[in-house]
Amino acid sequence: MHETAYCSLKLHPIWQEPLAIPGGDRQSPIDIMVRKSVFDSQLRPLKTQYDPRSCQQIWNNGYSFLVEYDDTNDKSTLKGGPLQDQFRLCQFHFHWGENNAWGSEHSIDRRLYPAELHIVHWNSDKYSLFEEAVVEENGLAVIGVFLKVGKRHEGLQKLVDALPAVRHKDSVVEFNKFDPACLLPKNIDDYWTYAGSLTTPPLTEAVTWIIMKQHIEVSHEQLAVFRSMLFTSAEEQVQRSMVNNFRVQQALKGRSVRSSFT
Ligand code: SG5
Ligand code: ZN
Repeated sequence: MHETAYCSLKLHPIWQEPLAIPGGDRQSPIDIMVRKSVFDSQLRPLKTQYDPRSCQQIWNNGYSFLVEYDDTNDKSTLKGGPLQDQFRLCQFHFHWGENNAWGSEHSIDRRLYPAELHIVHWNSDKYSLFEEAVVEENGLAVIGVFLKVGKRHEGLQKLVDALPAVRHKDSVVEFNKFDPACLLPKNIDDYWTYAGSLTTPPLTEAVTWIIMKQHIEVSHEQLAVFRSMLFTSAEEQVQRSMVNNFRVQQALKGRSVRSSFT
């Protein structure tokens, strides 16, 4: 099920404003139509090389919670796949729904997942700061992984255990030695890729999206902890649960989605 109008009504008010900005020709997220995606034999395997020691903190920014990495050097990097350059890990975060029928930003043949992980990297071959890369067409690379409800995910649990400390907007907690590779599916060689944008402000058309074909499984209890997070700060009178923090889907506008597999 995917009903954009319905879902957009549930968005956090802060998301409404940027949705009114007329987008360009490569906005995200999109629906990936499997039979219209084009196999590209040139697409290489992805090479992630993450150093868990570059993990620094978790921050509730009022949209999602971000697990942030020290990106002052090339300790944690992504290359290969559709990428020509080396990209540096800066953060990962999730988008999720109030129930299991929706929550992901991308969909596969219109099928939504309850949540989607985004691992964000910037092009450190061409730029020297995230802020520079974010306005460039080849500035960012984001890995997307769908989450499905099933078995408890052992790697995710360390993060889930830390979340109550950052329940409110603007809270930050130190978080160390976390390897985001533990959140990737077993087979990272099969993915779709397309040229898109950030799905939150500033919505810049800077992103090479790499969407994993395989999903990962997390337990209902783990997702319940995501849903117990808050959009609101400790000072606000009325607390609002952090759920449905996804952007509505955008038009493909002639873009092609390539696949690394047949
Ligand atoms: C950018 O896009 C934003 C993140 C945002 C992701 O990385 O960063 C900036 O614009 C900093 C200049 O926002 C922040 O870090 C807050 C300043 O992440 C979120 O807001 C969490 C959802 C969104 O990237 S995405 O396209 O992969 N969803
Ligand atoms: Zn995201």
